[in-house]
Amino acid sequence: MYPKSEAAFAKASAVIPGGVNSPVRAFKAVNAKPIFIEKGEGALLFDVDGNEYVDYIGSWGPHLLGHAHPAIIEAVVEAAKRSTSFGAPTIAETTLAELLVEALPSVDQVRLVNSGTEAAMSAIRLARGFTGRDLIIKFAGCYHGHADCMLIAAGSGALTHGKPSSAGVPAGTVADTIVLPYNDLAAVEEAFKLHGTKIAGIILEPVAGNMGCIVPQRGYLEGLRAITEKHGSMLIFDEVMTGFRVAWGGAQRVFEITPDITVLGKVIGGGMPLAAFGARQEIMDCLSPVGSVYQAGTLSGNPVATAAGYAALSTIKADPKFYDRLEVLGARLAHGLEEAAREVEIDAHITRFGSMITIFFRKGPVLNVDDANASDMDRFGRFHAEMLKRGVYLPPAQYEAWFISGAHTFEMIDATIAAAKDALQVVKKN
Ligand code: KE4
Repeated sequence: MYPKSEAAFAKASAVIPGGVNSPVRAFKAVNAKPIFIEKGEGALLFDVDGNEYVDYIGSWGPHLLGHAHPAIIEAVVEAAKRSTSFGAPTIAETTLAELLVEALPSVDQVRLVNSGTEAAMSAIRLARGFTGRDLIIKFAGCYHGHADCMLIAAGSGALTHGKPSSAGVPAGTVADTIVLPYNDLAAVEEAFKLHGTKIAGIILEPVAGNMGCIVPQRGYLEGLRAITEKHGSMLIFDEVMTGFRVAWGGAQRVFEITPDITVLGKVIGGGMPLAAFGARQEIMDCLSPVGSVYQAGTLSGNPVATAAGYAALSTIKADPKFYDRLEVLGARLAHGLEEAAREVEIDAHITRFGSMITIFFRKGPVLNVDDANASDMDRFGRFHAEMLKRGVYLPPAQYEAWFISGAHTFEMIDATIAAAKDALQVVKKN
């Protein structure tokens, strides 16, 4: 099935650790070898062995319009012809910033950077600089990139300081990060009772997508907003995944919550390295060169990436039915998967928020990372392999969300459901 991918993987592994430039791509979580991709077109991927797949990764979220969208490609080519970088301000950066500010009522200004990691890391420094406090609360199962202070495993007790989740991260670097369970307001209240005056902020995915798709329980986000307001702490919405995917204006518009700082990425770069963070004026005034919180980047606001992002967002904005279509496709797929699991009589729980979907091989509900951990990972790995054989390219890890794009069609969704029913029959047996 994949001889050229296997050869490519062996070659890559000689010069790149694990043969990949980001660990999750290695397919280790599904006990397989990665597929090497030749090209993408709309919702389709083609691997180096000529196999065709319906793509539910979309480059881990950026391709909300699908691969190689003409508007994005044209914008990238035209920008690149004028040079790929200047290290100087361009009008295109202002135009993109204006679009982001217009879409996000909680944001007066944005700073463009190169990755979600950089945006989240900078947002945390900004929260600490604005409040003059050190402690940051994050939630087990939420991922905010690989900055040292975010690479922390949940502490044994809800309030004990966690330990680094990666080698190379000194304990001191995570000493000011508290890890709490997602969807548990009581744990947050307890943390503020103990540390309230020292907490710079809470950072979270308003809809989680890195422990599989997990939706905030009713009142959870409102509770976080109230408690941070009461204690003068920042509420930081990491909308790298949800921003412009779940709605124009992100989860903060859907839930009508106003965070203090917003982190963006993926969709806003149209598949190029571009992310951002933003906040109201008084907070952004703390950022260098205006204020004393330092943050910088050689390729920040890169003209090619900026052109791609602006092309993507303006294409989405120009289609008033775009998100309605995503919602219909997402509901159709989730319902079809639930039906298939019921007919096959296999324990599976489907979670969905808009075009973000996850199948957990366990009974529901799945409300936090412990619930996700209790699902049958081995069965997920076998399901992934069976779907790949049937031309469906799913994220190679239980903790990832499937992404539907505007390029997916009803026929592709229905073919995916049919493939899933066959694959569930197979994985049920062994
Ligand atoms: P990047 O540094 O990978 O651009 O963004 C980090 C990040 C921050 N916040 C959220 C909510 C994110 O989902 C991410 C990155 N997401 C993963 C996939 N779940 C990226 C895939 C990878 O690591 O290769």
